[in-house]
Amino acid sequence: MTAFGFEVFATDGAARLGRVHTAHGPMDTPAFMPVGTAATVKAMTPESVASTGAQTILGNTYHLMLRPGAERVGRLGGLHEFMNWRGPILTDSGGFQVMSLAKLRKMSEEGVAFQSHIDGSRHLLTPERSMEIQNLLDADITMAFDECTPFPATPEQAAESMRLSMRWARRSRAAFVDRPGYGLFGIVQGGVYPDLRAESAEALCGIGFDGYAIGGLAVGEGQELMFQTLDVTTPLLPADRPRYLMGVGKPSDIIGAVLRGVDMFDCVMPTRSGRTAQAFTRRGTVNLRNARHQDDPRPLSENCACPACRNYSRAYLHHLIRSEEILGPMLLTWHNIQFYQDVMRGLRAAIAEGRVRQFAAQALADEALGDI
Ligand code: PRF
Ligand code: ZN
Repeated sequence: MTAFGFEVFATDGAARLGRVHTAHGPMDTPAFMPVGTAATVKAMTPESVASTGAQTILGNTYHLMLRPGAERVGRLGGLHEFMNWRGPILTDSGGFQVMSLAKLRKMSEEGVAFQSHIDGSRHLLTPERSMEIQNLLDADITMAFDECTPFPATPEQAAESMRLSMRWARRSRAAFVDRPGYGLFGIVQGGVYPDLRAESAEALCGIGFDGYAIGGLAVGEGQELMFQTLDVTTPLLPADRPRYLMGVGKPSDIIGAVLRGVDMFDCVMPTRSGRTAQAFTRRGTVNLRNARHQDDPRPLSENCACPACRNYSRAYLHHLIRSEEILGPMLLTWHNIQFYQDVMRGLRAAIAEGRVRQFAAQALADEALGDI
């Protein structure tokens, strides 16, 4: 059994080329992890997700504890077996989803009491229960239980929220069952306040985690403040552990964060956009619902290896979307995940060759041209 670990092969400025080792195999970094909230990357089979080069997917404690239930997934052999995903799985710890989805939430030192958005049933999520659920799911990477501080927050609110997350991080570490190949990540909070981010990073490093996530960003602060916050946070995290920016983002967010030393990302953007006819390309986003595509025999993207681009025209994709055919969201999701994986592959190659800043500048220039 391989031990959980992280290797750095090359650096280019603050950007790192590396590999995370887990019980279910490796993840090359910088990595983008498609979101598989409810034990499925929506509109994709696991085989098609893997074919894009994605190595790790994300699952959600909140959704899976409510349906089908963590104990049931555990009895059925864990999430890998249940959904037939053979690579690594990272699970989010639940607090963030409780705050955005559940009804009648009540936060306390103990945890969060809430009612299910599905059937109104009552639940309590604590750091200890979150660790137990993620263990039942058999997550290769477990996330500490935290509170995502809303934006905007006063320094006092952000400090109080961050310190609660740090107490929960300590309880998460104590409750996590260490197994070879399995890792626990702490989550830095502190809003957009550099001194609070520093206090949070120091607290987490003192506890000791297998990786460090940066939470509480991409919550409305905007790209510039997010980058400023990364600039003061990533240098405080151990160089020999992976860094994960939670819930980010647009391709330009990811590229900017990689330049600032982030290794891992997840976001619903490629999958959710795919279901609403938005496709990502090097020339920015394209809405396939738009009538300008109805007679266009060209592929969505000339240099994409996905089936949507290899086998079909923009006119056909447009037709599927307008007809509300289920194949439309399937093909666009596939393309978007392929696009994100191609960006990550491009970043890894650029870091290896010491040209990541040129890669970033070119990506921004291409995007500014727009679709033609
Ligand atoms: N905490 C957790 N999950 C998250 C976030 C966070 O702060 C975010 C913030 N962008 C996304 N997902 N646990
Ligand atoms: Zn494609």
